[in-house]
Amino acid sequence: MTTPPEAPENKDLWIEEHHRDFFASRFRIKGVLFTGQSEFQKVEVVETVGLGRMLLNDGLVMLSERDEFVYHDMIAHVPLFVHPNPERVLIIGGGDGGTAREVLRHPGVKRCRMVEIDKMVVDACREFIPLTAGSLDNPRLEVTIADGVEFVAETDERFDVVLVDSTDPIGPAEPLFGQEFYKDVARVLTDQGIVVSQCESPFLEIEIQRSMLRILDELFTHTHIYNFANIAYPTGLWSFSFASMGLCPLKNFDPARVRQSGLDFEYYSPDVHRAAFALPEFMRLELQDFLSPHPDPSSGSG
Ligand code: AG3
Repeated sequence: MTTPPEAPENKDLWIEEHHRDFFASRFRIKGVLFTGQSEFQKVEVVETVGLGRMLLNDGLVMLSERDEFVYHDMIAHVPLFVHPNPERVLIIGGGDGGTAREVLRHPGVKRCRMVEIDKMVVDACREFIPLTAGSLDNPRLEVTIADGVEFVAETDERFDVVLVDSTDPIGPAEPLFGQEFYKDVARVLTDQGIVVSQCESPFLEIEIQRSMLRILDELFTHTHIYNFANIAYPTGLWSFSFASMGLCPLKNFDPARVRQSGLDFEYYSPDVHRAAFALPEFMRLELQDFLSPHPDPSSGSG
């Protein structure tokens, strides 16, 4: 269904994302550009009043054009500037193309594979959100429409960095928060490989964060969580988990590499990189059983 964004009957139209039974975010919209029901979820693109176009899966905000740079900077550049030589990157999910766009800005990345379960997300973003989907035709990117869980269970390929760009752990994304999936991710990673995953809001879902870090801590030597602030996701404070066999996101981070890359960013910077790992006390206390210690700042290289 397509509704003209400026239709007069839409003058006071709002959409709401509900979280559990006590919290909602509300966005004023001009109209609906796309709505479809795929095999997996309801996919919608709306034109908002203040945040540009917005993608929603099953009523959950996946991105807005106004602030997608935050999430996509932080999922991609944090691990790509920790790994010494990331050449092969795997994105699980990420059908809007924003994560691939940022990964492919690193000239050292020779090949990026994206495995997205829902073709409707890719097609809707290609048509309505070129800001992120523009990356999908990059010759260094291979897009596969398939179940990411099955892909990592079956592939013989190996990756330096795996990015799990998923929705919340309900419906098709639920296994992406489970132990079986991360056993396979550990198997497909190269020796110093890093996996970064969308890890929910500490204010609303600290239990999911705990469960995720417990799983990662059993499989990896380095387990961390880092935060960013955005507009579009419930509460605005959101996290990524970081796990690796051998690489510490602070000790193995050299800010000079960011400067030498010549890349510029709207959110990410060496200071933001380091600060993102500083956890509010409630997170540290709740999650500390499964977190690796940070290096002593006085002895670190960064
Ligand atoms: N992935 C979705 C992050 C989780 C949002 N959750 C929510 N709104 N309840 C982002 C996709 C961007 N590539």
